[in-house]
This record gives sequence, structure tokens and C-alpha cells, in this order.
Amino acid sequence: MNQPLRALVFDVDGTLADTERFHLRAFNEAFAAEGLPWHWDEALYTELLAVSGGKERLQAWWRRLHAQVIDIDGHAVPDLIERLHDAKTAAYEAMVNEGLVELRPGVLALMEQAGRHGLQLAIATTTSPVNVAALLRRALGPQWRLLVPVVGDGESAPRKKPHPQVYLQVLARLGLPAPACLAFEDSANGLRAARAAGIDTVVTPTAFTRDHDFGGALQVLPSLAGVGVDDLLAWRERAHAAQAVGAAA
Ligand code: XBP
Ligand code: MG
Repeated sequence: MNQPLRALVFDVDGTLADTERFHLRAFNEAFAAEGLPWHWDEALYTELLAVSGGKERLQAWWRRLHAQVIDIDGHAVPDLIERLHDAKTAAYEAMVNEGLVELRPGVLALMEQAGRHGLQLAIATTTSPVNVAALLRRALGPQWRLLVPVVGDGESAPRKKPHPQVYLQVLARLGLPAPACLAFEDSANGLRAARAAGIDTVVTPTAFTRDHDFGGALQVLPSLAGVGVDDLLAWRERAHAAQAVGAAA
């Protein structure tokens, strides 16, 4: 049933901003600071991005390198991963605070137009809360939480995408059913998470995710440049009409 659109739910990394090349740089800076002979290039990082969550990505990398190593005391590896992720997050936050990371084309204009249409705004991301705050403070100003009051992140929702936990959490906090919302994602994991929560999803891939499978997306676009609320309403209308025809057939 085509409910009125009430909220837009944005993923962060790759959707609000093309951040992954900065996360990649921050991971490599953390490896160097720890004295590890690890260096992830873009091709390898593109592969590793199949794992959502920086810590989970580091765990997957460790298993790939040392599948046979047993962590005797059970703490050495988790402690290393925690240390590396803390250093990486600090390096990434510094890059955002230096102004290196900008919102993708069309994002700010759509957020502003959504506000004028009385739509609520929310975030559903697997990244760390400090990364969300740094990016949105820089992009929307210190009052950003007034514009985006509902934020689900890697800490509030530890089950990472494609698990729908963060989207289900955001729907509950919005107090809205999935059909009243529209999600924006950049990756297959993100699309699957949003769709598993029953939310129509517009995808704007990046260079890291352009080869992903976006089956089930409402639209796949090069960016949100020039996209307005009326476009979102038209795409929803058309998709729901097609579903109704399919159901009647
Ligand atoms: C993308 C991710 C995150 C980032 C790194 O999140 O999977 O893990 O790559 O950030 P999104 P952390 O859901 O916004 O696309 O190291 O803080 O996880
Ligand atoms: Mg993303």
C-alpha cells in the first residue's frame, strides 16, 4: 500500500559522502603507526568492503593472513584490532575536520528540500558515531542533530549491514512504518539491509561499489544531483503501480 512519504533515511559512507578512500588512507596510516607491514590498495580495499564495519573488516583481514594462528591468551588479536581501529578512527576524523571530505552532489539540496516538505531525516550507518558527528557537523553545522534527530550507527546497531538491525532501529525511533520511508545507499550490503527492513531504496554507487548487484533498488543513479522530493514521489508511485499490476496479474 502506497503510504505518504514521511522520512528519508541516509546511509553515510559512500552515500552522504564518498568517504571510503579516506577510510582507506586512515587504515593504512594506522598500520604504519603500529609498525605493521600491511598496506591496503584500492583493489584490495574494494574486496574488503564486502565486510561492513571497520573492526569486522580488520578481523576478516587477520583471518585471511593468519587463518591457522590460535590466539593463545584470547586477547592479543582483539586488542590489536581495537588499537588499530581507534587509531584509524582518529586519523579519519582528522581528515574530516580538515575539510577533506565533502558531501556528494545533490545530498544537501535534497536534505534541505525534504525539510521544506516536512519530511523527517535520519541516518542508518554501520560506521562509528564519531565519524557521523564529524561529517555532519562539518556539512550541516554544530546544530546538525536538530536537522537529523534520528541516528542509527555501528555502536547502536552492532549487527552490521546487510543485517537490517540499524534500519529496523531507525524505523522504531522514527515511529514510522517502512512504507512511509525512503532509504539512500551506495552498496549491495546497504541495499540488502534496507530492503530486508522493507524500505524502498535509491542507490548512488561509488567507484568502490559500482560493480555490486543492486537488484531490488527503486532507482540506481550516478548521484543525487538534481534529484528532488517530487522525483522520489514519482519513482515510488511508479514502482507501487507496477507492483499492483503484478499482484493483479
Ligand atoms: C560503511 C562501512 C564502515 C566504513 C568504515 O558504512 O562499512 O565500516 O567503511 O567506518 P556505511 P568504521 O553503512 O555508512 O556505508 O571503521 O567506523 O566502521
Ligand atoms: Mg555505505
